[in-house]
Amino acid sequence: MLKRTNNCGQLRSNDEGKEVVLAGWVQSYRDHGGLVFIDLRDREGITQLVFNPETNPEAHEIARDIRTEWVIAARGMVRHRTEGMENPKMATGEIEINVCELEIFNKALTPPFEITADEKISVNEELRLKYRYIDLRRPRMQEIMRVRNRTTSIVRRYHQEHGFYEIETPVLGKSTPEGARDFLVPSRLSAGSFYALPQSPQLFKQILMISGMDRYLQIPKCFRDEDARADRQVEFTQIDVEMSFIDMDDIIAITENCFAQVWKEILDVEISLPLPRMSYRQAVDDYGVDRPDTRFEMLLKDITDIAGECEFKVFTNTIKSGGIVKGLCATGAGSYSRSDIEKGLTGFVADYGARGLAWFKVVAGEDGTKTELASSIAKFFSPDQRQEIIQRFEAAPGDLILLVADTADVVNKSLAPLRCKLGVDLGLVSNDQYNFVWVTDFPLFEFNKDENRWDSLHHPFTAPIPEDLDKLDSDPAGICSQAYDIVLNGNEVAGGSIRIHQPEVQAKVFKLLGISDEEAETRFGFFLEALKYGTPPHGGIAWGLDRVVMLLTGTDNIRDVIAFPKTQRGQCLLTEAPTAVNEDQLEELHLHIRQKGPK
Ligand code: AMO
Repeated sequence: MLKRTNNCGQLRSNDEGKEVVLAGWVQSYRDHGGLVFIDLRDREGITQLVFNPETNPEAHEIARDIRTEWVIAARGMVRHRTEGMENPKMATGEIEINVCELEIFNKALTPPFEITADEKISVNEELRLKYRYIDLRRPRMQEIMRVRNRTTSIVRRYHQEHGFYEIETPVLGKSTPEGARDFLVPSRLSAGSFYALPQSPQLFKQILMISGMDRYLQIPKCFRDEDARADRQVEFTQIDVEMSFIDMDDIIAITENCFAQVWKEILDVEISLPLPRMSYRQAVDDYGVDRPDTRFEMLLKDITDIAGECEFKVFTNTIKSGGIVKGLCATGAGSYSRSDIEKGLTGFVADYGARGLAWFKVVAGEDGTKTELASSIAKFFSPDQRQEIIQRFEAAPGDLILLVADTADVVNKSLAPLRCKLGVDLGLVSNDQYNFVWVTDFPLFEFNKDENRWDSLHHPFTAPIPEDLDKLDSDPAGICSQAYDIVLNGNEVAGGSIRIHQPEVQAKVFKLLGISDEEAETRFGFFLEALKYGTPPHGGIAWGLDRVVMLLTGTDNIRDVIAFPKTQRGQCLLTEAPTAVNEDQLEELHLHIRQKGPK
């Protein structure tokens, strides 16, 4: 067997005269009657092979039959291409290999789609996922896997240098409360009992702190049975970190330095540290969401005070029933047509629950000096009110003010994506800009009206700030947590918190979450007990590795950064998992299927 000496992306003109063996897949072939040219591809690039019937008739004869994606090796001499035949677009474009020996390792069926160097591929994604091994041969996918590998190796090295131990935690475990549905695995040996796949290693990493491991790192798989989205998979990977005897600033420092190192080494982008911080309140007020895209301004403004005094019933009625009126000023969007606004934008916010989108165009006043608001609802506002609105939004002629009146929740949930959409549509965001921000000072709880109880904003092990400990009894809504999320260009890329390390505080929090003593004992008894055996103050964070790689490689599809991802319906199109299993297996697992099909 010909033994490879070099890869297909490596050779340059100063290698001229070297004898090499390259191995890989046939990207393309051209038979010019006389010479045969083959572009050979491996993970590192493409090199042109030349077969000459005069000098090497045997290799030339075999080469004539070769087709795309066959796997071959070729021995030959590196030589400079004939003048004028160089290809400046290829890294190896100055040279070619004059082949004297050829070995075919394997033929290949005609691939279901072409493997091109293009970043975008027009092939439908289902076909790509079914033939993932072909898809992964594309240079773009190989580049993404390279970035993913570099990211994990930088992160591992960094944490090793900072005294972290890499420790694995079980995959077959007990349900952990990260808020999603669990994937369950039936036990053969304990009839009727189930393991849960970890939604994250949260409790184990805390127990490792109780065990005195001091600093923990793991790059674990996490499983959450929730609807997949563009940035969400049912099975995804975290970079999971926990530390003892630290406070929030220590974790923030360790994390942001690591992010900066990844960005420097992979993108050669200098991230200026320390990263800015923003309170949860400010994020929601100004951006409508706790993961603000700070690459552009266009901040949301609340005009409930002005709207409450106007004659526009939609606004006044909403405010009377406890709602708010908030909006944004889209700079330069005054040229949008009525249909752009009423179909395009109103339709867009409707998907987020907004029942309408009121708008004003900002125009120069009739006397040419005073700025005015123009729209069918302008008449419901007094001239003073209109000026106040202009001032609040710092609006100028040519702008478009867009307003939503509803409950605070609907207003923020619809304006936040509208702001991001306009940021893209108006060309305000650049993909080469990396705006990191820490969001801090989250409330510990939010009230769940449907269930009439408090829910954790992060998870139940998040500590309140020490000053707010007394509020556990008196004012749960007013408690500020020691949680922090790191947000990049509007994406939550990591989140964590300082943990509760006192058993009595943990018990109180469970109570507020509506978890009875009995339930706490069944679900987390082992953990509550562990807390009582000498728990250090500790805290940690988990990065969403897949999201980080998405941002590093500029893709908006999480499936692009996972070698073997699942579809929206949680299926692996390559292996066709999940599949039915036979009766014997079910029997062994003490299971009986009552009905088929999704619930
Ligand atoms: P959290 O649930 O915020 O925290 O997860 C941490 C990070 O993981 C990413 N992430 C996801 N990525 C892809 N698909 C998903 N379904 C998905 N869900 C979350 C996000 C998120 O910021 N145990 C805590 C961490 C801690 O407190 O230390 C936890 O899991 O980028």
